Amino acid sequence: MHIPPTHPRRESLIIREKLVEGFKRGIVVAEGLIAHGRGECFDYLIGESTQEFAIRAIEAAVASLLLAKYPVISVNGNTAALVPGEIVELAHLLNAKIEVNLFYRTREREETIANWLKKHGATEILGVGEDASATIPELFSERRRVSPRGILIADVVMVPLEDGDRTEALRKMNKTVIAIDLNPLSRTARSANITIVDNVVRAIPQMINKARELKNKSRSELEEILKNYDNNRTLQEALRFINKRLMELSSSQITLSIK
Ligand code: PTJ
Repeated sequence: MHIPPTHPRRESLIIREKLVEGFKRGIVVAEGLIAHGRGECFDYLIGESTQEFAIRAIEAAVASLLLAKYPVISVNGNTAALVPGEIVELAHLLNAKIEVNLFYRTREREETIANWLKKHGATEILGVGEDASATIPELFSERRRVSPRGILIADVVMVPLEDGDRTEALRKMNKTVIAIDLNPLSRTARSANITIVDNVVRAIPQMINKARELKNKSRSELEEILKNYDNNRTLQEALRFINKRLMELSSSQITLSIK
């Protein structure tokens, strides 16, 4: 679909088109389109830009991934459709593995997503077919199946756009979990160690920039960043930001002047 450069909602429409294209390619599930709608609503509330609370979480997330012995980026359908090249670039910078992990898992989708990521420069994708032979305990969704070379042995796992249960299960396995979720009230957001309340399409490119910047820092400097980070504060600030923004909007001129 052609989206005019002057369209006031151009960015948002481009993201939708990427998801619809991903849906047609078999990367995104129909439920993923619904999940995106929920995300869009929260994106509206945070002003469709990366806020201070997300910038601090991005810094902590990158520090944690750089300090990790075995970092893994878990990829689902929506993430693969929206930021495939960026995920590959970030994984490369962080020396992290990429693992496909799907809620609505089929062999065909696993392979379609892996091939899509390879088309965008990935050399190795874990979690496809027999490689997903290990199991996360206490998890009953298809997400429980993981790679013994990836999520099973990872110390830090990043889960962009996730559904709640797995974050809790990974935490119980003593892993550090980094979530990217526009909804600061979701179970994932509230159970992760570090929650980036931002859109993946903005958060991942910012993580790439941050990784380039922090790559040359010493371990003790990275540890200092983590020591000063408080995820509860991040989530409180996200909610306060939304609250303040709505209070300001609700006491200002809200109608558009049409000439
Ligand atoms: O590809 P699969 O089979 O693994 O399925 C993926 C979906 C997304 C369908 C599955 O994980 C799911 O049902 O997720 P939920 O429970 O709907 O949660 C998705 C969360 O991501 C919600 O809290 C949304 O607000 C949030 N979200 C949606 N779009 C974005 C987002 N967060 C960041 N960036 C987005 N673009």
